[in-house]
Amino acid sequence: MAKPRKVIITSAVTGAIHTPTMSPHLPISQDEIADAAIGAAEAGASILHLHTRDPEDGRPSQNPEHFLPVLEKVSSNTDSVINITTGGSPHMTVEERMQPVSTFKPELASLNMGSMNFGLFPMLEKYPEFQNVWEREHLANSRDLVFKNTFADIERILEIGSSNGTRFEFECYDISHLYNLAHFQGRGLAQGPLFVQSVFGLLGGIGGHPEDLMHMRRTADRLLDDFQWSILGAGKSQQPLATMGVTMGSHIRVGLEDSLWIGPGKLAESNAEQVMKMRAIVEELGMEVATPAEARLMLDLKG
Ligand code: KMH
Ligand code: ZN
Repeated sequence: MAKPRKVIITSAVTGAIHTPTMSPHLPISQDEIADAAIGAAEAGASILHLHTRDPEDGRPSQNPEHFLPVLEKVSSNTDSVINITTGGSPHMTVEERMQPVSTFKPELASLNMGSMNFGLFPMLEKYPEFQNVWEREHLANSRDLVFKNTFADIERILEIGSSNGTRFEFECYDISHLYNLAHFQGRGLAQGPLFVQSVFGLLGGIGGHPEDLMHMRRTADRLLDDFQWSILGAGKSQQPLATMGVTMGSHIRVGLEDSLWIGPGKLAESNAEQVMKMRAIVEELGMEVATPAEARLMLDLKG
């Protein structure tokens, strides 16, 4: 009998896009972020995509001192793959964004495959008041925000990875990002198995329509060699696109970084809740969630 296919679930537990006013369930302090990650791991996430925040006001932070307690607590309570962001917040410099990966040399890190507009300002309409001034500025200033990921930036982060044994979650927000990744694979700077995270539904990137997903998939198949494909749908596209993706052979990413919701108009109360919902769908479809050991094998991680 054929063995069930294994699906890697990544949980992205807090990110740098959503702000404290948007959900009381968004993890902010180091303990909250670590506990949320541990809960997601217990629910079936084998990869934990981590950002941190300044516990004073919930502002995104790439300060290694804010990462350290999170990493210590998560790694002593789970055997999950730790994936540290190099995206940080689109408001930060690339220098600032790279600090934690240079310091902690994780087995996996995100790598954003092109520069783009990052339009957060439509969210302003939903929130008449904010707990902190920075939250309004973070959204409003995105009208004039470029998330900078030049070829030189990408090359530098690839070099840091290759000197530390860190492999990458290649975040591709548009078709051109797949071409950029193919360029680096062609030059031998990005090596298989590539972990391709296709990102849908952010203003500035490709949309969240099923046709967008089909086009990403066809383009990735045409351009890339030796890759594992994963789907990240932002906001309301999270669960529908993840479900569509798994039926087409993808892995999936969920988490409050990407969507605050568990259903229409209903806030997710935890990262674990989103993992459990997607895990149930995966299992109903006759597949199994990958363990951390299986994810390491599929992605050729150093462990
Ligand atoms: N917030 C996600 C859409 C990163 O951390 O490198 C993109 C992200 C970027 O995860
Ligand atoms: Zn992230």
